[in-house]
Amino acid sequence: MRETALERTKLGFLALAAQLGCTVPNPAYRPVVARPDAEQAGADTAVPTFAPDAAEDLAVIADLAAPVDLASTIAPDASAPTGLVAHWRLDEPGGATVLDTAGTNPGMLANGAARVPVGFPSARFPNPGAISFDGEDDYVVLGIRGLPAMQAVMSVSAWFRATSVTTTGRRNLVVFDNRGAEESWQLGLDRGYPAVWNWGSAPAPLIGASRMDLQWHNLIYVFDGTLQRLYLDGTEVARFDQAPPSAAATAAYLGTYDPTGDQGERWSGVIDDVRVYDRALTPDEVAWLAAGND
Ligand SMILES: [Ca+2]
Ligand SMILES: [Ca+2]
Repeated sequence: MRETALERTKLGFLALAAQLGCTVPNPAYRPVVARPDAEQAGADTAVPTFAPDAAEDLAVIADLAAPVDLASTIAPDASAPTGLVAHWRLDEPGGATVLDTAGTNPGMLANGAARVPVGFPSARFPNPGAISFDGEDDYVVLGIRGLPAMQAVMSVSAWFRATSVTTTGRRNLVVFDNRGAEESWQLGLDRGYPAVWNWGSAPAPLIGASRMDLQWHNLIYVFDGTLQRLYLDGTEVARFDQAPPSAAATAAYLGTYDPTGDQGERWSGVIDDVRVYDRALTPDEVAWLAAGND
């Protein structure tokens, strides 16, 4: 009965308000916002009560669109492999010398090997440079003091981008050479496939199954004393269960195995961030380096 009386009072109040020309808000009304048909229906049903929330949403979207500094999201040197004995970052702004920031083996640009002002793009560290090779006669000669012998336990990492990939012949990225002993350790492309080979070895003892494209990639060679392994972009693509040659390097190069006589096997493209370790990197360390860490 109380409800009926209340309803009567309410209806009477509404009728009076209508006679007086008043607009009475319905306390049960909850505007449905952001409905396209509400906007078409009329301004009074399209009250933009959602505006403050929308502004916050836009701010969040703007944050997501901002550049992400990957380096700051990773603990510095969280898993940096030990045993680095040479590191040619190839970042110098000019001059013919390339520095070894880990050891004592600077190198020298030759025959027009040229600096490019940007290194491999997935680096999670400042990487302002790399070296471009013309595929004709360009090379870099590296110091060899303290480098591991070819048969020693070691790991070698290099980043590269080819400007052309041939289906014949070989292209040298990183080479340890001993001409007197007629021995070599050579990392590069064999008929377009990532590979490691030695003086006179055919076929290459380590060779991947897929031809390379013209993008940036990372190759890491690991010899643990028993197995030789080759990793492409952090994934093992070849292994060989025999030891490499036993000679020590009497020369080391980027882009060639013989500055005087190997035209046709010069690197054509860009090389960056070459590292030598005097120990066998673990698969986790390989993946860490291939992810662009320093
Ligand atoms: Ca670099
Ligand atoms: Ca040249």
